[in-house]
Amino acid sequence: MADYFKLNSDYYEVPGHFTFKDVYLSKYVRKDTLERPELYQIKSDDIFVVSFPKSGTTWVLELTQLIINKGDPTYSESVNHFDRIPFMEFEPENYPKRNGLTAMQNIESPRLLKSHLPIHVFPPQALQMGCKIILVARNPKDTVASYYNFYQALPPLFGDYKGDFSNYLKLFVNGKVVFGDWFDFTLGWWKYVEEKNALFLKYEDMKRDPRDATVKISEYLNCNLSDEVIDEITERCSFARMKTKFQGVEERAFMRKGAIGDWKHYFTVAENEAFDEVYNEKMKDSGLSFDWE
Ligand code: PPS
Repeated sequence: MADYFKLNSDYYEVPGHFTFKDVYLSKYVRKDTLERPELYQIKSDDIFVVSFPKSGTTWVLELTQLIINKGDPTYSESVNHFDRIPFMEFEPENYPKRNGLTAMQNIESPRLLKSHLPIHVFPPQALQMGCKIILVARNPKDTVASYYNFYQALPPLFGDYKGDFSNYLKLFVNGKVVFGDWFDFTLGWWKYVEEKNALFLKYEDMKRDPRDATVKISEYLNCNLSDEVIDEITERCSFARMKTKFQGVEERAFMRKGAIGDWKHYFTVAENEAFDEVYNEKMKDSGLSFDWE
């Protein structure tokens, strides 16, 4: 069944994209920075939200920022999300304002940082220093459906992808989407989470009980907040509220549907069966499971 997702010779590769230590990356990530992780100048009180793209990162970042600020929304409401939360490895040449490496040197500690790097290319000193790491994961079927829409919402980032979903699913299963293989990413970080003091959040759990996610993040960061503040933060980060905040291009790219099970509108029955087979094989010894609807 693995053959089901075999890439044809005409598979889509974006000019400038490259593979670094088995991770397929976009030209907006710089190999020379990844090779010299000391450049990130990590501090021990840095807080990372780490995820495979389209897993609920933005949601968790917004919750975390409000939690760090004890529920005070002034900063979150007055500064654009992308200007206040550096995306560490994102270094677009044509958009210096959003250069993560520079931006992270210009914000106050404790710094809240976003990363999509798999663990084996993540700056090792952050792990050694015991930085707080919040992992966000989402079932891969919804992740790929969301990522497919993201490729279309931001064509310049992805070389104007014009393929259909079936082709995109093949790229995803073969680790040829930006940030590489979902299975490697998830299993790599999951092993770390099991052994170390990191927080692991699942998108589907957050959807079912968003308040519980706020509580878990606050506890993990040792922020003692009243029930009232917890409620307020949770509400401020509801999908409806965040969608309004991200109006425009960013809304389509980052706040699309916000649902569990949207993958059913994209996968054919055959694709679903083949994907399940790949999934069951790769995840079988992990002890990790996801909800699909
Ligand atoms: S990115 O580009 O990797 O940072 O994207 P990311 O933020 O990880 O994922 C985007 C998806 O998360 C959904 N989302 C939410 N769902 C529920 N509640 C809230 N508050 C919320 N905020 C973002 C967003 O809609 C994307 O999923 P899809 O399925 O595309 O709607």
